[in-house]
Amino acid sequence: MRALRCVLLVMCVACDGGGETPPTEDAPGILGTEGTVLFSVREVAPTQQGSNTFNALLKSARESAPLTDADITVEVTMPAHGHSSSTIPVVRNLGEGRYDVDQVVFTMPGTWEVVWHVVTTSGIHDHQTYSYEIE
Ligand SMILES: [Cu+2]
Repeated sequence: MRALRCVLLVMCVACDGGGETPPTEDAPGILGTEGTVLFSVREVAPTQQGSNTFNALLKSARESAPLTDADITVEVTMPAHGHSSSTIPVVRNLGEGRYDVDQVVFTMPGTWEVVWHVVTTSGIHDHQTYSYEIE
């Protein structure tokens, strides 16, 4: 059931449109699958085959405070084909709960999933999956 709910949330995000503005303090965010982190993830330019950059604002769900010390791992896969990307994304902490992820490489057209895993020193752990249709 948890997996299904995750997919439904992802669909809403994918339909969000726009995507050129970095997340602001007012971005509502969506709750991670563990319910502890609010994720606001945007692509900095329309997603395309090749390399993409994403910008995220991460907040703790409980206090709504920016997560400034998140250790982020970003996984890029193509579930229908059972393979991942050829490149490991590069995460940069911009401070105040904002992070850039560069080199999210979609190597072919189709449906790709980008999974954000977040761990903090204060013991928060959560993840969220975003889905992208690449032409
Ligand atoms: Cu593929």
